[in-house]
Amino acid sequence: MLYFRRTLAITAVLIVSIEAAADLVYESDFQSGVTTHWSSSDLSTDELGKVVLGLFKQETISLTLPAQPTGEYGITFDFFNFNTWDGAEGDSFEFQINGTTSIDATFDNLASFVDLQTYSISTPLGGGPFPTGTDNTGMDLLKHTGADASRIGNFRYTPSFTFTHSGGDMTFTFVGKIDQPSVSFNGFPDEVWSLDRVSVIAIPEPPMIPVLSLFGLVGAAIHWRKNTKQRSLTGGARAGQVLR
Ligand SMILES: [Ca+2]
Ligand SMILES: [Ca+2]
Repeated sequence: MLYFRRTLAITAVLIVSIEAAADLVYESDFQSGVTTHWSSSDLSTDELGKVVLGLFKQETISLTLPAQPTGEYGITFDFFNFNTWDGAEGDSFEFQINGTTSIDATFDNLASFVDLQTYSISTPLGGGPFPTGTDNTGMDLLKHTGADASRIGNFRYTPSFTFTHSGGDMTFTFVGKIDQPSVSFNGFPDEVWSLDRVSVIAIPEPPMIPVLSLFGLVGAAIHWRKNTKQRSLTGGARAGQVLR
């Protein structure tokens, strides 16, 4: 049993070590004002000093990370939409990884108009329809006010994906597809969006060590069961007695 516990402990340490070894490839919260690798340098600052990339309307922007090696990667980011996105009108956001679409769904901000959205965490390519703001990770976190001094509502979403990269430049594309780009509401652009906290990591190779450890665990279990059985067969143990 001691051998089994030790193997479990070693396996836990190895798995934690491997997770900790995931390489950070790119990270930015734009607070420093740096927009290297982005196709746009448009930044905005809210009333509390929070800096985000955007605000964008009907625009396509991209992040290109040059010469990335072949392997498994992960990306997560914050997507904010503001004011009056209308899911029923088809106001949508698209996200591509190396040209492959990972998100393409409608989003909605105004529950009062009963406009439903097709985005949810489990249906990034559209499903539902779902209630306004489904699977958002924060409401009105960015503080903007319109020209008429009213507070501009916004939702934050924080999608994340893993993907295989075949080597070379790695490109992420973000597309706002709204139908009222020239409209104002509350003295603020009616349907705009922004990005924040973008993070790309390289995931270590499918690890041999945990696989080997798994074999080790199985071996440990067999070893423990054998020992237990042997001790039982030799009459060393009685009901209620703890084998050590
Ligand atoms: Ca609208
Ligand atoms: Ca609209």
